[in-house]
Amino acid sequence: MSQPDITLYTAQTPNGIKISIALEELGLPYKVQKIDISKNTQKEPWFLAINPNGRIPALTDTLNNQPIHLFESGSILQYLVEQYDKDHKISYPQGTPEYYAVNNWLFYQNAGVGPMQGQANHFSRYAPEHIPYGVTRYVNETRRLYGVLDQHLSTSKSGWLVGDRVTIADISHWGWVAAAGWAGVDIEEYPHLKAWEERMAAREGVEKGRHVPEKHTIKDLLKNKEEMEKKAEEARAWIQEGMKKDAKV
Ligand SMILES: N[C@@H](CCC(=O)N[C@@H](CS)C(=O)NCC(=O)O)C(=O)O
Repeated sequence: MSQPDITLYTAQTPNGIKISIALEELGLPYKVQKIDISKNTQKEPWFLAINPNGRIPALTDTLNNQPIHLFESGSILQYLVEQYDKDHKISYPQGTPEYYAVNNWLFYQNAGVGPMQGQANHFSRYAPEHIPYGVTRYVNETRRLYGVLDQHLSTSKSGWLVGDRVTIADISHWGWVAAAGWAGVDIEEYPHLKAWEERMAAREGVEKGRHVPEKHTIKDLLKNKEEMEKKAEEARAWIQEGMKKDAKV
């Protein structure tokens, strides 16, 4: 196992905290570089050299004496466990049924929950006009995906998504489920998922990792309607600005 030389480029978002939570669960040393996505730092040339997609999270490391650049949270999580989780604290050995089951749920989050809930957030909070079809489509699709998770967790003996331990599949979902209310999804509809979210939140690694690069405030924010409106308005302004820039490319 090579010595970690990890820098995490991140912001306080559900995708960003996946990586800091995994790093904390693994007990790995890492440097943090905060990326101010409201200022479009993620679109600057130096950052695009690390992640051509111009989004956080990204991670750099030294692998076999060569610099390596990782982007896409799922790819970063797989890299971390393959390189540094030799004891399988948050993963399973390659080739086992559990290894493939983790992949199932990891891809489910990255291709399903993340994108759908992201669009639910967009249409519910950031769109310049209220488009009922967009809101309904993405909120309901997120609710459907939450229902699948809830049903699956109802059959889990350990309370985790795969086997007897917390894995990168759980870690990948947590920040999104903790922020369900921001997308207009009521977690109370999903008792098994709600209990899982609380079980995750009680872990030391989750508690440490969620406050990177700054305090994780979404759970408090969701209790304050006025603050939520204020936050949404601020975000709406820079998101719309960023979209205008992207459309010109
Ligand atoms: N599929 C990507 C999604 C990354 C993503 O959407 N990141 C957001 C923050 S959660 C971002 O960087 N947004 C800034 C932008 O779109 O310019 C992943 O899982 O890493």
